[in-house]
Amino acid sequence: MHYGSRHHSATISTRIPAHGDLAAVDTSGGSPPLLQEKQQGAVHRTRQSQQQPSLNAPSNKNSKKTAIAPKKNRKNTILIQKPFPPKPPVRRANAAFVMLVRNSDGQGARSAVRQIEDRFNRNFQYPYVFLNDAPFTEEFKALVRPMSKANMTFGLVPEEHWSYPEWISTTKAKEARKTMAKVVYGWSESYRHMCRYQSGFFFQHEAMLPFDYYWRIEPDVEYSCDLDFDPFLFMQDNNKKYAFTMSLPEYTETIPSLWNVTKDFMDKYPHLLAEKNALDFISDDGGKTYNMCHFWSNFEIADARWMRGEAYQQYFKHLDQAGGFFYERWGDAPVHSIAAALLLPIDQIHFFKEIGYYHAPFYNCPAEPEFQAKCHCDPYQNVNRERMSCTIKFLELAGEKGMVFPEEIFD
Ligand SMILES: Nc1nc2c(ncn2[C@@H]2O[C@H](COP(=O)(O)OP(=O)(O)OP(=O)(O)O)[C@@H](O)[C@H]2O)c(=O)[nH]1
Ligand SMILES: [Mg+2]
Repeated sequence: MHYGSRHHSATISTRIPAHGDLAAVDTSGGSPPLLQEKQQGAVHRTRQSQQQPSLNAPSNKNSKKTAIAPKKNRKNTILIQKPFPPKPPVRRANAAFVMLVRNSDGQGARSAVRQIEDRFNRNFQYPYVFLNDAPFTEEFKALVRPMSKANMTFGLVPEEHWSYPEWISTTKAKEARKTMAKVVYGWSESYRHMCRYQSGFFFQHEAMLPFDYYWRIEPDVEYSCDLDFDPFLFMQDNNKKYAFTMSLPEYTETIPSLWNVTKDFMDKYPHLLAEKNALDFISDDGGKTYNMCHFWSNFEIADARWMRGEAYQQYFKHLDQAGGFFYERWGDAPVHSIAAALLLPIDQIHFFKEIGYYHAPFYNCPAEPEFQAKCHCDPYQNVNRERMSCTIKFLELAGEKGMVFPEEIFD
């Protein structure tokens, strides 16, 4: 399901250009700018690259004039040289994008990467790690590689991270899939391996080990706001360990025993719980029951060192032993969220309201005019402002400024 319009020519003319990019402004009422850029770009790119003064060359008045002066072409279209792109940032975090993906999702993967590049990463060049339980095909790699100049690694998930642990009864697991046939993905064996992998292993993959922070992306997601800051550095500089863009309630049928198993963990390992944690985000009765609130983990920026650390690892092992990844259908979203809420102080969890994001069927879309100016999403369709979302509750508990509603600005 998709609500908003995908067509937004404004992005084309306002984006920061790649080196030597041209913007075409149509004065003849002819074809739209994008088309002109396509039709005429090749010719003018060549001409421009011949005339463009070198960044190192001594500047004089004339050469400057040549670089910015509008040029007329034969079709009466004025071509304007856009300013040079910003210099690569001086500081970067030790971080990577990560996408778990099947070979059959190459088109969705390239679309997500293209948007990450357009909105953020072309100015930063953070690397990508693609992970798959089957070897990546050359076709998949050929689809995503051209989307970014950043380094890309294509990793194979080790079998021991995508199979049944010895203490799990495969017969009981099969039975569970049958009885849960009507629950979302309740019938699926691979979905369960995926959720367990995303809960406990992807950040331990050898391709991920060099990195401190990761930003999870999925095929077919959309990014609708230009980001002129570095969210990884934001995490690092503000000592944040887990960040989200949407929060929602989980389907109760998928996690009947998750909270009881979590309570066992809390009794057994009280020293691993954080002071000033976010228990009240996930429980409305002081921990007796789980209120199903979770961060939607298809978007995540997090500190992988926290997840590799003792507290998170102990929690994951405790859950894994209980078998709910296979006997029920525990998702990585409630697992990550409960872990973050209990094992981190609430001030290490962050809501990135300015990251416009879409994963079917929900959006995050900021209403603040300063953010909207960089977005093409509809702030009325921001799921975080809906009653079912838990984000307003999170902001209240975290003592952060409330969300701006579009009615306050546009109505
Ligand atoms: N390699 C591989 N990746 C998978 C598999 N199943 C899911 N994934 C990936 O795991 C992530 C989550 O899977 P999704 O199917 O999107 O799960 P979801 O977001 O809960 O469900 P949707 O609403 O259908 O998107 C995505 O990045 C998928 O590409 C699988 O069997 N193999
Ligand atoms: Mg998904």
